[in-house]
Amino acid sequence: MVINPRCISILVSRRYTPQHQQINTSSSSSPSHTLMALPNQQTVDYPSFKLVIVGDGGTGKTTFVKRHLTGEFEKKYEPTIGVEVHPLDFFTNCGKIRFYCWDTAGQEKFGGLRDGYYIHGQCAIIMFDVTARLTYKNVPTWHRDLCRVCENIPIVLCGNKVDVKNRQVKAKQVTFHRKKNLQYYEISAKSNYNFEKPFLYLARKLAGDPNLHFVESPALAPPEVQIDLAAQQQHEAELAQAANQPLPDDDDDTFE
Ligand SMILES: Nc1nc2c(ncn2[C@@H]2O[C@H](COP(=O)(O)OP(=O)(O)O)[C@@H](O)[C@H]2O)c(=O)[nH]1
Ligand SMILES: [Mg+2]
Repeated sequence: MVINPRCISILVSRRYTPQHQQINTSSSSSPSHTLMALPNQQTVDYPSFKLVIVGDGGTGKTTFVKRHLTGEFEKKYEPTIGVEVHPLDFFTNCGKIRFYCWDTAGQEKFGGLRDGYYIHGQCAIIMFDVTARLTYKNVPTWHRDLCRVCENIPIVLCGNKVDVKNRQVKAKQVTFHRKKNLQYYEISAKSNYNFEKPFLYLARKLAGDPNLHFVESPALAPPEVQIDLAAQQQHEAELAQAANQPLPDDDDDTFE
């Protein structure tokens, strides 16, 4: 395997001081919710990043993050913030990378999330459910809330549940990412379809290396449903085709 020395240096230079140490030295009054990893979470000597996952309740955020088995095994619940933090490790040609994936305990069902959820977020996933229109309609609100606290972080928009035949949001109707310069992936948490794509995109952005790649697959929970690959390839083709079309001429982010 050829290792690109540049990308190693990027990942190493972005290595983060364990957050509990940073808190101790910078401000002892910092509330614990500003920690990237929770106080009771093991920190590691390879690059790690706080990843916030947002989107309406029921879109599959928790299902998605639990597919990664070691992350699920090592997750930590923090009752004062009401989050579960899953440490998800991936193996790249530049070494290991860890995403501390923050997942709510369901607070999003009652409105927006507190700033403490977003603070120190270094990358994000916004999820909607392709079988529920309203969840796509609400994407701009999640994006706005996120960007208010986390300026200029890499963000992936994920349309989940593409295994469901009768989807309500068609691939070509998804245009929000183009307006805001986000990456979009169609995923199916239950079938593991495209599970690694969002993480690979974020890892490349965080390392500043578009050629970074995964050299090993993480252990995932076995698929619970099968996806119709031929139908999905058709959806992906429509998505690619839609990317060449002009954006719909609406001046807001509504979706009918
Ligand atoms: N068909 C299908 N159902 C899913 C998928 N992902 C999640 N679900 C279901 O959607 C519901 C909500 O999932 P959950 O992970 O709790 O959503 P959250 O509220 O965003 O964390 C559950 O019944 C899941 O089984 C998927 O990829 N396909
Ligand atoms: Mg959840």
